[in-house]
Amino acid sequence: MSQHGEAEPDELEYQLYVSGEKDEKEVPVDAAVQAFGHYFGFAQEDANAYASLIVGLVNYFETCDRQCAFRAGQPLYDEAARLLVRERSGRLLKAVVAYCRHECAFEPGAPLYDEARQQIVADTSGQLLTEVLKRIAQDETPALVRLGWDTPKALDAFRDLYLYTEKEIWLAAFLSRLPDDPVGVATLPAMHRDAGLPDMRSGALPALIDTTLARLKPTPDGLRWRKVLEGMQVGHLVERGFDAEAVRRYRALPEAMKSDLFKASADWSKEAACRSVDALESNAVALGAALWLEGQAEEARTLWQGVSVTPGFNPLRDAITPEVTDKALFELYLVGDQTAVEPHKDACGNGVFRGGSLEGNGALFALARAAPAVREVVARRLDKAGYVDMAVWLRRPQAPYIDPEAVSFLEPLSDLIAIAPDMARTWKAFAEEAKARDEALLRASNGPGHVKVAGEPAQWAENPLPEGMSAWPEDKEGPKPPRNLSKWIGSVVRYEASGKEATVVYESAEYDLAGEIPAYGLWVALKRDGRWQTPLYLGLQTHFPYVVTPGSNLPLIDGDRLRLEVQVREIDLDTITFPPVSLDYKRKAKGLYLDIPLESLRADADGDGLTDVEERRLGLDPAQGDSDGDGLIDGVDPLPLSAYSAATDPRLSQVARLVLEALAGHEARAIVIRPRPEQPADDILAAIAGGAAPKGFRQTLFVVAEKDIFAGIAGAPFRLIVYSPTDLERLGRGKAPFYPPQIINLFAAPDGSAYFVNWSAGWVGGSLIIRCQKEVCKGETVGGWIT
Ligand SMILES: [Ca+2]
Ligand SMILES: [Ca+2]
Ligand SMILES: [Ca+2]
Repeated sequence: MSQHGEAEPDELEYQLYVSGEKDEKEVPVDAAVQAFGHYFGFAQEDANAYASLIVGLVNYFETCDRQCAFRAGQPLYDEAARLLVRERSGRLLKAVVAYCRHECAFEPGAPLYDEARQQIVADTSGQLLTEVLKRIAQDETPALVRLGWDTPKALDAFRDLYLYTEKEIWLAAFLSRLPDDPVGVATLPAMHRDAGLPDMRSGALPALIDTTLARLKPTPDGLRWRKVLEGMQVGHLVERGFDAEAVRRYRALPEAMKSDLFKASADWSKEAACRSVDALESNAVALGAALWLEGQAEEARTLWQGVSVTPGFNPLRDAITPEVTDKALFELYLVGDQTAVEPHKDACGNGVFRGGSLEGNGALFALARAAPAVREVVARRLDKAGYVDMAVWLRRPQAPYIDPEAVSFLEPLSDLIAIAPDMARTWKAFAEEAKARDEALLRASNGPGHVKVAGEPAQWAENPLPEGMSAWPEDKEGPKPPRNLSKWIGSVVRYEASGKEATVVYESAEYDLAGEIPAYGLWVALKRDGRWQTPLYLGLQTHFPYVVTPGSNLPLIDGDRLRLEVQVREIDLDTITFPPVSLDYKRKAKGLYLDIPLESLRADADGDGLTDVEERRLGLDPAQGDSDGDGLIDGVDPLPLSAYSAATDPRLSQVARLVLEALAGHEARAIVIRPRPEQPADDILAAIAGGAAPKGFRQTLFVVAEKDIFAGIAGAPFRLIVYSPTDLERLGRGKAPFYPPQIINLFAAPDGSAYFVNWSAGWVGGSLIIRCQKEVCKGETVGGWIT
């Protein structure tokens, strides 16, 4: 059977498969091939050749995995090309591409491609092109567009492919053929209706639409097209925040077109109209907001009149003409509209999504997906009422930015873009502007930076084991440590003892919160004269890139040097899929050891009680005793990155404590993985699947927060490191996983009487409302989630 889904009796693969079995018994091969040939009327010789080609393809593509080399010169490929010249019904072609899919080597000049093209051009029904493209459409290969480019039924095939894949390249291919093809004229509104608006992120598709618009003729059909295409462009502009340009284009349209630019065409069925109503109405709402911001209130209202009205609190309506008191906004925006308990249904019977997301049920969170103009109108109302945090949050870009680089995906259409190079340039400039604007806004909202020293992870010499010494075997256990080690010591990965001396290398989450990746920090503890010394941090995380072997032929300690046998097992985070089903290593090697002077681990240049290695990892200043300048040196400062200030609003400090309580209460569950060093290093998928974090004493907590709310906290029974998102970038931890709990949002009421907090710690998170009466604040959990 073909690999792409539905089997059809007319497919070679299907017939071959059913011929091989009769009454649940296997049919002898000769008889099966004969039945197969008979079904299609093939000569015996041809039937044999086609059948063995198909079997060959099945076997080859089942086993070649990532090393397929299906191209001219490879025997199977050459055989396929040879047979295709004999079997020109298109059946064999479909069978071949169903197997080669990503590996068809479909470039002009390649035998398979050239023969496919001939068969496709000869096919008057146009079905063959669609069938072939569907079987290999997944890659958006430019060659595929070229394959259909000047065939008679290209327009139909491109339309079908767009409806089938909803990928913009096929819409672009379709548009590029459209103005020259009268049959296609009736098609775009239906495509628009059935597949909705494409994403248009690259700016290349808008350029193509402009090109198409310029070539449209003022026929009745041409005008229908124009309305749809103009609507797509204006909608796209306003959704991406190019309000002035959207307004300019809209106002330049003929009146007749303006009034129903965002309405379903009259000839659409009710179902089809209902499917599109959301997207069209959100375009109308957004353009109205853009007009309103430009002072065109009248025109804005005209647009809004056509939009369905939902009952209950509507932030945009209230922003235009306030309907509730300023004080009521806190509850409505953050907690939700308690009066609207019944789910609302629109005229189409669709449940109206009233709000909410993981972050909360309030109107604010539902606005995250609104166009920038809508968010701006609402942000102005919030600013005026004193809700500054919420206004800032709303103005932050919520959608991923346009990627100007993605223009290359339209490479096969470059001929067409070349018809209007100015348009292509204009849209690329739009995309670049959007990207720069979004990045600046994101940077601005990432909070102040406290980390001043880029945390280069410590690096030591990586050497091959001495000549003649063999690497520690994969499945061999190492010496077992005694049961009761010091409370400081976490999950032991290597133990070596003689007499009163012992050395243990262990993993700990103290500074390395690795989430579900088994990548905890590596530490070493030494017992000398029967006493454990303070453990030393290596500044390394397991699997980034080293894994410590459980034993070694190389002694662990040589004088004052640590000589740690390791394997390189660097996890490629990009290849991990969750729940963990597979991963790849970036680099693998064994028979290595790290040569680390213990002196370098003990070094404390500024004498503040924290080693240089620790300070670099934490983002503290190894050359300055008091990193945050509040008078307490780093080694004893409970918040070494948050300068203490006695002038802090005491209510804010209570908020900080309540938030920490919520975070710390869940932190144990956030760190869910126990690395299992007793297993072969390769068997880490199982380790990712579950277990507890390494045991051992922990005294450092981390939290990420945009805002400094911890300045009033003078003492804590642990060390608390508060990073802003800006700090996380400065830390330079690279790709090694580090997932501290986060305060995602913190919104304050203008008078400081109430706070709304979203937090997340690994796979759990929640929302908290804190209300203060006079000086006393109390927290209430209003939502939680576990993924
Ligand atoms: Ca220090
Ligand atoms: Ca320091
Ligand atoms: Ca300090």
